[in-house]
Amino acid sequence: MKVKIFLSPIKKYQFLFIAIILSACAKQDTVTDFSVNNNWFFSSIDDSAWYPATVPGTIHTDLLDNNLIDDPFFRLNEHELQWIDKKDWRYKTNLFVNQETFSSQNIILEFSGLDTYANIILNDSSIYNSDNMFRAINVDVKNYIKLGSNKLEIVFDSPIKKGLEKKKKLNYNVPISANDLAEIGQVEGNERVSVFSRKAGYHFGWDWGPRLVTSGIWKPVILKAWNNFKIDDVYLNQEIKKDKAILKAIVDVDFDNEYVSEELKIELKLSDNNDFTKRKVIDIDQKNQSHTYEVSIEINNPKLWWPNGMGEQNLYNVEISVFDNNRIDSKSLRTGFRTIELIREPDSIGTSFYFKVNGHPVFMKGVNYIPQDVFLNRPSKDNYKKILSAAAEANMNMIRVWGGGVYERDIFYNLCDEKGLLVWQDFMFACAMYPGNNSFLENVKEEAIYNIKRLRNHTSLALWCGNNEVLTAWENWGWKENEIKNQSQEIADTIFKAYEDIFHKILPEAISMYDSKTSYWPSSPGGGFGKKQKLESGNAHYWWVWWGKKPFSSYNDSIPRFMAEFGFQSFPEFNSVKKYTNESDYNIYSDVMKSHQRSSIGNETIEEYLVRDYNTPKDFENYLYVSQLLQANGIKTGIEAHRRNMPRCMGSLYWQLNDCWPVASWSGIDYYGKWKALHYTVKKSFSTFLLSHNLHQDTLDIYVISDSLKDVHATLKVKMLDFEGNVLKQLDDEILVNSNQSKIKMRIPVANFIDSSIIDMSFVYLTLSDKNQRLLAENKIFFKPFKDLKLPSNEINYSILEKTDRFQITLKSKTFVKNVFLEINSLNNFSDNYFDLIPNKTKTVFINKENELSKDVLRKELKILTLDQSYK
Ligand code: BMA
Repeated sequence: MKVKIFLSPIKKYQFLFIAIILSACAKQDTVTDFSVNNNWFFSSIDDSAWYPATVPGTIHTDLLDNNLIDDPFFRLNEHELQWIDKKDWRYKTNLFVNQETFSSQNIILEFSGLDTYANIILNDSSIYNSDNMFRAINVDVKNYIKLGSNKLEIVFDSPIKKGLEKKKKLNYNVPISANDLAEIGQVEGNERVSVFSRKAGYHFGWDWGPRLVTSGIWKPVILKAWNNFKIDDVYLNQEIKKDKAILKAIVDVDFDNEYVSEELKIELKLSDNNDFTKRKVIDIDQKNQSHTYEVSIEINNPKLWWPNGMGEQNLYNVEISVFDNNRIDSKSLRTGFRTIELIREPDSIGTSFYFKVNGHPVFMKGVNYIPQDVFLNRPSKDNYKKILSAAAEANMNMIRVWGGGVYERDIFYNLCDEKGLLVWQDFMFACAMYPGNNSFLENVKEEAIYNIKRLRNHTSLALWCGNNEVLTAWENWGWKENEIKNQSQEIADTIFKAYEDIFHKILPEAISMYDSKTSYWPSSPGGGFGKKQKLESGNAHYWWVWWGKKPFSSYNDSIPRFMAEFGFQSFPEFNSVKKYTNESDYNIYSDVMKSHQRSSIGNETIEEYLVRDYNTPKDFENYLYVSQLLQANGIKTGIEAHRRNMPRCMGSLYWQLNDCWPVASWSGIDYYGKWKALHYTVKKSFSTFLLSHNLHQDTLDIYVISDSLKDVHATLKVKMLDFEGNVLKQLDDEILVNSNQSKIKMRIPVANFIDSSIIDMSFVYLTLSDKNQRLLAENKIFFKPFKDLKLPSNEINYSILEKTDRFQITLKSKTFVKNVFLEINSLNNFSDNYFDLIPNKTKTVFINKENELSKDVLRKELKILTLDQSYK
């Protein structure tokens, strides 16, 4: 019989590679992996027609690829597609198994991610029922698999039907926030059912997301055949003492029942990309019941790993091999030597909340991250690279993986390791209470253990956080009182007991068991275990700006110990809006624009804040543009307030980095990857050195803030300029910028310095330069709202220069120009944008030559918007 094996092209290549290695070292691999991602078909359970499917994928993207539905993101299409999540779907493929694989001692099917209620059927036998999209499933199929062709089928039950069933079974109500858009979902009785399934919360809708509840095989499927032994898991543990580091690998090994060997060994190899290599080999004693073995290596003067902006992200290669005379199994990892501690110590204010990295307190500059698409299979490696490079380029050193999305793919954390972005990792719970029955809790426990083990070796992992806004919803949003009133005290106690079981027992116990070196924080925001947020201890989410309509200046008065969320919305730029609308929709209150605005108070709130600071824009395109300036200025105010107030406050993570579909939202980068004004602004506000100010009645305090670990000698210049470029006043000072500090470096009496008769035509221009005249920081102070500035009509001259690896646009104006927006449809970002032009000072902007952009196209597409031209 001719036996076919199901091999992806990569596997064939790997086989060849393995063959070459084998002939060289004559050791045979004990484990062989085969991709099972090809030749899948899908069908509705009540239909006989089968269509080609993509794995990994989702039902929505498969329907779209087969032209069975229209683009869910275009105009109002989302609303027409709500039938999809009410149906059961099935996927099938044929799995060919050759003689060698078939006769392996162990055969396993590994499903890395099934979304969500999946009955796995192999050759007509149901072999597993899975109900958690956040866990991988390994099914032993030795007794089910056949030589040759095998029928593999997965039936996905509707998550809505399942949710409704579970909700009915529970004899009390669980509060769930309005982010679950059951109404748009056209669910029977508008019931919110998201919390009953261990599935990404944002699939059910959010105040920046569509309601598209997916099903499908969202991560790869692998057939694993192994003989004799295999590495099950490796846990890397490190200890750093002064100029030494010890790397300990704790290795779990699986043995086949038949296999016994005296020759079995483990090798740990540590190397860098230069010429450093160190090895350690130990014998394996198979009698050790736990089958867990420890190997360690000590190295002198390790090159430490640093967060972005503080030094290099040195990563070492780690290779672990288990082998006997003839066979081998290996795993490759990377690790960086560093210490990360969350410091919570009583102090004169309350209790601190800051991170120490390699012994230094570090101000965390960063952002909240949501999944990059509602369809999780869509983001490519390149998308991951782009979004995390954008975070690093904006001088961030921390990224919070928010609890209403997913535990991200491995590539996300690998890139964070490489780019020095510390990861604040939420467990996937957000803005809702959860059921507390045993099967739910058991499922949560397995999910936690799986993800802790998967992520714990990442150098960038800084914190495990139990949930997003669950405690605050219960304590501060009136949920507890509602449940006592509408149900009973007893039911309220039951609901809160589930909270305590999950966030005060199951999760911290799993962490202390599997990753005791990483800190755990039960809820964001929070004051500690079960304690509400306070400005004096713990961490905060500040939403009085936006939800509370307080002015941006209120950021200055509400300084927490660590800000984990604050934000303000804007619209995507016109080029992006054009992609999901028709011309008839070009009005923020059109049905289509309103449907791509999910905050209950969205457009009205943008409008209310906009008229506080800006004149009404003259048209739709300018409205979108000014909304971005508004957002950027708001968040700038917040970040500066937090950084000025270090060390009281030691972190500023704004809401939110990115979008998962085209929408008006709090993001700084839109769905199509276009940087909004916010992202460019944040890049400046998060730079190592920052100039900021505080205006009191009669004094103007100039702050110099440094995140550098070194003191720096610098020149601080404070100039009062009018819009024609005349210097009205100037103060210069040679200063010492102290390391890792925020300090007032100049106190200027307002009466002497500022001429109040012309404050609508002038501004203060701050610069900080080092000894070599290199600009370290700059900022501007205006003394009137932007709408009251008498901005001259602009006279911008510009030229475009082509260099080998980039284009340069150089701009200049005789008069002051506010917020120059260079708009090029085919380009996502520039080195800077939405900037002001200082009179007679050239500004050069760089464009990387990544895409096929020619100078001609650039010249043709380039459009310039400025604030003075945006008004009616
Ligand atoms: C925060 C987040 C999200 C929400 C955002 C804007 O609190 O945790 O729940 O999208 O506010 O409302």
